[in-house]
Amino acid sequence: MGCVCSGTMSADVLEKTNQHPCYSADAHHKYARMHLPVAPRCNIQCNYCNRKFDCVNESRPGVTSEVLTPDFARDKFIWVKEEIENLSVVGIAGPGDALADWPLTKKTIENIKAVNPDIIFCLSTNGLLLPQYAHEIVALGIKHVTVTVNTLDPVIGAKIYKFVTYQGKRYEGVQAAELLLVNQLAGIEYLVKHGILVKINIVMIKGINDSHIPAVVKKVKELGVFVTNIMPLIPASGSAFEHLPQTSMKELNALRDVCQLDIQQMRHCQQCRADAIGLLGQDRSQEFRMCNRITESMVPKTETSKVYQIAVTSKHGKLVDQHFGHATQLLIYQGDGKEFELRETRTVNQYCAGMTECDTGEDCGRDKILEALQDCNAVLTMRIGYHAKEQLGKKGIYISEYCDTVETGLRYTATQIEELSRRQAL
Ligand code: CLF
Ligand code: SF4
Repeated sequence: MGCVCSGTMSADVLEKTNQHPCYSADAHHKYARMHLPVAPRCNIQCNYCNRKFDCVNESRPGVTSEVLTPDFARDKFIWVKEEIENLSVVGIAGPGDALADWPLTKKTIENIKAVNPDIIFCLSTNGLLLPQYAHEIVALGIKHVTVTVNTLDPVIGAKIYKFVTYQGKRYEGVQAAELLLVNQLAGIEYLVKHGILVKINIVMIKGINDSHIPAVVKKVKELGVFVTNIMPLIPASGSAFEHLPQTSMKELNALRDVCQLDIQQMRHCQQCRADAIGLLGQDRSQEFRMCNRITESMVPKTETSKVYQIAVTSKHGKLVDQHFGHATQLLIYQGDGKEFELRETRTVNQYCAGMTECDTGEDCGRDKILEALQDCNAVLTMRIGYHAKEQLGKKGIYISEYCDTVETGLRYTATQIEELSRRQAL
């Protein structure tokens, strides 16, 4: 896939596409993209996905070192744009699904458009909510959307998706896969008809969907998609597919060659993190974590005599490196926003039964840990499940998901609380 030919594309979309490092192979050495991790939730569970691991050295979809509010996302964009001149694309690729948290995704795009109307926006989604939000995507002026479509066969889909949650109801098996597929196809058709360049990502899972992928490619070609991107399965630790074999590049390229006869193939995908920044393949996300961006004006003012009491989950007390559900103790820090002191260690029962069971909303004993947090303003943790987050939110406890030292994490959390209070007061 070289420089993109015009076809029926408008001059504006053609220009944008030629500067999009994923849509144009020629652009990927010249232009950088940044992902803003503002959408933590997901409405389906793919058996290859595990968003509960977070490591600065791990690079794959679903991994991020921080989850940002739309306002922090704008601040981060301004910072990165100052430093990376050839930044052409802002993408929202989770760490969950961009549409499962649509109000956050939309607000982020609006915030950035207000400071830079020319940047190219890009979304990545499983497609479940496309029928609901495709018209808003079009209205926002987004021209590049990626939908992951792994199969057209609900029987195969039942092996790939553990469940789908839609309009408050949970579906499993063939019914779940069928519902997802119907919404994906309807959404793709709508987007294409409205001038959006749709890219289809397909995860090649040996023995599950590999022989069926050419049929998927033919179908999406019929719908008018722009390019397909067949990606190898990454058997993520803690996912249901962790023991499946890794697809080799030889097998992957052979399949791409077959599919190339139907539609152009993306061959330079890097299976990026949800907070990736920079040229594809040269990730600079660790340089641009918002915790490194605390400026004097952002540091809480001590004259307010505000005292922050923050519970931290940490394996050895130095790094924020533990999932909330895995903690057996909480480190309780107190401080004024600049300096913090460890006041207490509270023992709690670990409630998380397993890596794929955290987001279920079922009663799994987390109530006890929530009780231990009654007197805290915030929790500073590497990652936390959606339902625990929701319960803490109801108690007015702020959640800071973060991956670095406890010291910088505490200051970062105080800054975020301060910023939140400031905005709420407006
Ligand atoms: Fe991001 Fe995806 Fe947009 Fe690119 S990534 S939302 S289309 S700006 Fe690109 Fe990364 Fe591959 Fe995605 S290399 S994982 S295809
Ligand atoms: Fe993970 Fe994305 Fe699948 Fe959601 S759609 S479970 S975030 S891979």
